[in-house]
Amino acid sequence: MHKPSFSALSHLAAAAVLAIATGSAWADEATGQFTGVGYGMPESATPLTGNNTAPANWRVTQGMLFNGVNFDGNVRIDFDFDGNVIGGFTCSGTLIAGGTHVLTAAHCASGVNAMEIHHGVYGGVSTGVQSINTASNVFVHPGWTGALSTGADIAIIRLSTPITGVTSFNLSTTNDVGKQFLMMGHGTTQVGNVNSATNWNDFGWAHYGYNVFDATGTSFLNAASAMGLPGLGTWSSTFGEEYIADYDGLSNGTGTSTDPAVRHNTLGRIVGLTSNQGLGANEALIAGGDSGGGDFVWSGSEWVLSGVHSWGWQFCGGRLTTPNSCDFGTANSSSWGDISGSTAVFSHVGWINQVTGVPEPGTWAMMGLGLAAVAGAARRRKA
Ligand SMILES: [Ca+2]
Ligand SMILES: [Ca+2]
Ligand SMILES: [Ca+2]
Repeated sequence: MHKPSFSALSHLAAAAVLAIATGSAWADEATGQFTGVGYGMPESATPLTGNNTAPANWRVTQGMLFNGVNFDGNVRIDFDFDGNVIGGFTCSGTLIAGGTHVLTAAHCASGVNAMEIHHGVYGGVSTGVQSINTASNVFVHPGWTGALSTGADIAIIRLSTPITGVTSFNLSTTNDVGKQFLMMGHGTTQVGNVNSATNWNDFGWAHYGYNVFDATGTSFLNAASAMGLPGLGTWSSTFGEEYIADYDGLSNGTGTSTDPAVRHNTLGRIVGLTSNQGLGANEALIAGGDSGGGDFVWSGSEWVLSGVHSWGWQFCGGRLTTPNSCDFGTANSSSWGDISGSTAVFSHVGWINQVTGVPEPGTWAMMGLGLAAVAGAARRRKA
């Protein structure tokens, strides 16, 4: 079903301050300004996490708990594609249950030959840092070809040393469309109604925010296609689903097409999709450097890892423009009206469990029988 061309979507991996990516240029068609790692736009164009007030208000600070849970397991991934010098690029990732593996995006791990995992990062100080042997401990989804939106933008990193003493996260096994989620990442930042590029001015801190999964990649593309919206590209869900979310604006109470809650409700302006107008001051969108980071859904007793940040898209340009464009500003790739895509974890639970060595339920049952048999044998021997 879906897969916008590379010219439309933008990786959310981000180059750190000094690195310059080279290669064939591509960028968001509306502005030409979103950076894709290794694909050639200057880092000065890199956007960041968009929130509704100053990024400092959205820091994940040391000791901060969300429903009683710490997010030290929201890791920063520093990496590079050439040579062995760390620090050219930054992504995010999540420590998954067991504490021995991190889940991230394929475009944060494929072709990477130098990598460090930082956990518990506060004010630029990491609680723990470890280097990864990328030749043997990086597992990119076998369907990944470099194309965004085939549902394969996901990768697993096996840690050199298990991370203990912090919360690690179970995987969501359900389709979570319609649910509110908590997003985490170490990427760039900006305020959503400021028409300036996201930046690294608050680097050293992770940031958080909230949104709602409005649609799957399939339902989004089907609805946009039915409206005849141009430039949607070719998509495919061959390897799994994605979750799409929009960055809703704060209402000014007028209820008109100039009301941000209406105007920037991008997915609500697509016929057939949810008209959800967002979470008010808590609403946010991912940005460059947040790639690979997690979207978490509260199950009632725990935060489960539901999505892995993949891309951002200034979708409005040339599509939803009447009477007003849904994009607050084209200089800010994480502004009100922009949209994001995350790889849906439920599509990949089997593959993740296979790579990390978590047995399937049937295997558990067999192991249980085996253990019982061994125990029985031991008892007999003893007797
Ligand atoms: Ca939204
Ligand atoms: Ca919306
Ligand atoms: Ca924008």
